[in-house]
Amino acid sequence: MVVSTMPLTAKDYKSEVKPTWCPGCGDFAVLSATFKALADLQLRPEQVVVVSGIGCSSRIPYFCNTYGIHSLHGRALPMATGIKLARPDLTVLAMGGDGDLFSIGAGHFPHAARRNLDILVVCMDNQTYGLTKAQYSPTSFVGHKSKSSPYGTVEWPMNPVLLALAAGASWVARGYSGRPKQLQELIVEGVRHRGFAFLNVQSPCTEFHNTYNYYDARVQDIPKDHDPTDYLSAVRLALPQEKTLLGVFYRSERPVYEEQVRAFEKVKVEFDPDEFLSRYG
Ligand SMILES: Cc1ncc(C[n+]2csc(CCOP(=O)(O)OP(=O)(O)O)c2C)c(N)n1
Ligand code: SF4
Repeated sequence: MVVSTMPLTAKDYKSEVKPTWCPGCGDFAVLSATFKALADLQLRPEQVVVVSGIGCSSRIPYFCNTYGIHSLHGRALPMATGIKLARPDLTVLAMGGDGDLFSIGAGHFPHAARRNLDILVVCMDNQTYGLTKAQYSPTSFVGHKSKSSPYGTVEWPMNPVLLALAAGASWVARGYSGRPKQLQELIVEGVRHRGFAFLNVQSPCTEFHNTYNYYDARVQDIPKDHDPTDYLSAVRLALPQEKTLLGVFYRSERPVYEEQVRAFEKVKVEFDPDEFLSRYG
């Protein structure tokens, strides 16, 4: 990794690997917004780790001039947990698709959220499995026709924003690849948030499930009078709506996991068995 000089610009986070995504894939907007957000934050590339599982979207670490791990399918969050516990000083971005985070990786998501690990999780939600050529995913809408649901899926879709709120994420937002500036601002805010930040990005798959027209006609900012510290109001806004609401649903403060775990370590280090025995033995 080339260590850059300050001030950093978006291109300092760009690796030499050219993205392998299809033309127009929504993930390009997420990548570019991530570079710009990191530049806004002036984080040095060597302070950042991008962790992913498997999928088209999960190829993102290759394209970033940061540290990165392209791990196992569904295992971005256990990896991110280990990294953050070992190196709490690093900024950890766990990034991947709706299949990776909410099918095979679904068991890890609520636990990372409730622990309030200080990481940002970005889901590039294209409502399909792009890499394996378009099977339906946990966020596909009812009736979605695909190779694995030729008559249309009958399964009720998962709502990642609502799930994150229920699981205890302390910052929850939704963005859209068609709104790159807002995406950049949301990534900045998500990284700055101290605790488990979750950003669901509607990121169309132009090859198999092109939803740009659908979302262009449907996205709308969260009403300005919404108070993101009001949990019940956040939950109400996260329920299925006629519009797809964009922005920050929820923000709260509580102790982060890695600090609490380190506090136990301190207790252990300070524990003197001889003193203990002389007192209570
Ligand atoms: C253990 C395991 N099971 C299944 C697969 C096949 N597989 C690879 S990627 C993927 C789903 C990817 O979907 P998503 O996370 O939504 O990413 P996208 O490609 O849409 O960006 C699956 C099922 C695998 N690689 N490993
Ligand atoms: S298949 Fe879909 S998700 Fe994968 S790179 Fe192509 S457009 Fe993007």
